[in-house]
Amino acid sequence: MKKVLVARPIFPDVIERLRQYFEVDANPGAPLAADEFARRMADRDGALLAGDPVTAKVLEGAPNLKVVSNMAVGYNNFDMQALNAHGVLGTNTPDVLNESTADFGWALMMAAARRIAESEHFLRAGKWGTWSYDAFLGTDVYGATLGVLGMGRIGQALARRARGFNMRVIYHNRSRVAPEIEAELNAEYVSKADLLKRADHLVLVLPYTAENRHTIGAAELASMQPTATLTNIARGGIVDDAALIQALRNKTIAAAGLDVFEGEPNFNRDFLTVPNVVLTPHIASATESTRRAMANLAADNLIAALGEGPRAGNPPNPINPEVLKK
Ligand code: 8YV
Repeated sequence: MKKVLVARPIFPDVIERLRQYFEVDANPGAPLAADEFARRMADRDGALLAGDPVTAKVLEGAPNLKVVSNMAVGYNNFDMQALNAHGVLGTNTPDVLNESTADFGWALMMAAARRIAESEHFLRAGKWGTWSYDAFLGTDVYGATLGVLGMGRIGQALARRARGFNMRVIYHNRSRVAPEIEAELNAEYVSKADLLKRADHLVLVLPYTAENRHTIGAAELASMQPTATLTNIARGGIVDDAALIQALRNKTIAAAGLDVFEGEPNFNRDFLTVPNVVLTPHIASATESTRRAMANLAADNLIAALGEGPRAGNPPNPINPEVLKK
């Protein structure tokens, strides 16, 4: 039997599915520290992970490894160059999380714009004395301009929601999306500079790469409207968190909604003293049915890539399919 590591606790029935095909080492607890992870990968043929860093060092120490299956759509935890060099396949879990993640992005944007978390904290703290015409004034979402940075599948799902809110949709992306998609979404392609300037509500949904680290920093925040909100459901590190904290304190922008942080779960603690930001612990895809779908898809990828199951040799979501041909 081939050997696999399941690096994070996942649904027990999905682990049982894997046990039908493999000898499984399932980590039931906290994320494995880098050394422990490398040690437990050493004799494995495959692994199911969720964001665990797969580095050149890990790959060098795991000569039998054929596949690393990420239970996530984003795979910035994979060193793709090293994966290719070692002929190891990477897989991810796209599509099944689009709608749940877009729902959550929408909720964060709404919460930031309408100051829901901030006003709830006020109520819980027993500070609600009287009605006041100017208490917790926010920014309208209905009829406003939605700015989407990264018009992939989740960005498109967000843009579809904007129709019900009678919003103008502008976007920026590495490349323009197909004209029929632009037409369907009624979305206008603009430069990044125009996106920042014109968006009432800017949502980040782009994949994290070395090139876009801190692509939203002090200068970008300064170019936004003082009434604007920023929502990040993409990856920590795309935003310069220290610069954002400054911008929120100075009211350079009105508010932010953040599900992801640079260095998470060890995020910049200064956020805790900033009232106009809604903070959530990387849960945009966290619904029962979506997380189940992601876990099962990650298992499908692992099973197929290791030559088992109904799709043996043909995993549904290869990131670097070139290695399959070798
Ligand atoms: C994952 C995510 O839950 O899919 C992604 O890229 O950010 C989340 O849905 C998280 O990355 C853990 O793997």
